[in-house]
Amino acid sequence: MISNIGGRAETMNLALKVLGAYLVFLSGTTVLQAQSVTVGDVHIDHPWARPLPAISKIGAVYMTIKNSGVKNDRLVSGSSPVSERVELHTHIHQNGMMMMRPVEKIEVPAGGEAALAPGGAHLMLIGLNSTMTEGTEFPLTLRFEHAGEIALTVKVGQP
Ligand SMILES: [Cu+2]
Repeated sequence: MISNIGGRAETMNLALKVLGAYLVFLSGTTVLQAQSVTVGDVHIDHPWARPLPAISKIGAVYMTIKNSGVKNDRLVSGSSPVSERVELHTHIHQNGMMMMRPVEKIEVPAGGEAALAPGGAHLMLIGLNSTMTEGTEFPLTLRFEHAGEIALTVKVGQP
């Protein structure tokens, strides 16, 4: 009985150690890496947002997402403290007009990349509660199907 409890305590201890290492890993990758972030096979270059006047309630974020792995990955969601929610958008041409449309995921092919750029796929900040002032930065967390969560710092200003 006693050895049983000891074994369980040891398991707990190991679990805490793993959690600790994970947190150190997380903080190491999230702290103000404004220009690029790599987590596993996914590498994110140059996340930036368009500067906007204070009255704007929506904003757009762009970046290049590279996948050096052998498995296709998908960006499935995002969140940021600067907006109520983050949507994944694409641009489509309809009746001669450019329109934005929410999508459920953005493909990041194995050995390839997804370019989130003006006129194409982008992240939409809906319900902005912060002004997109040129030169400032804000945090954004992305969630990928395989790479998991990636936290980045987005710079406001043209790339
Ligand atoms: Cu949009």
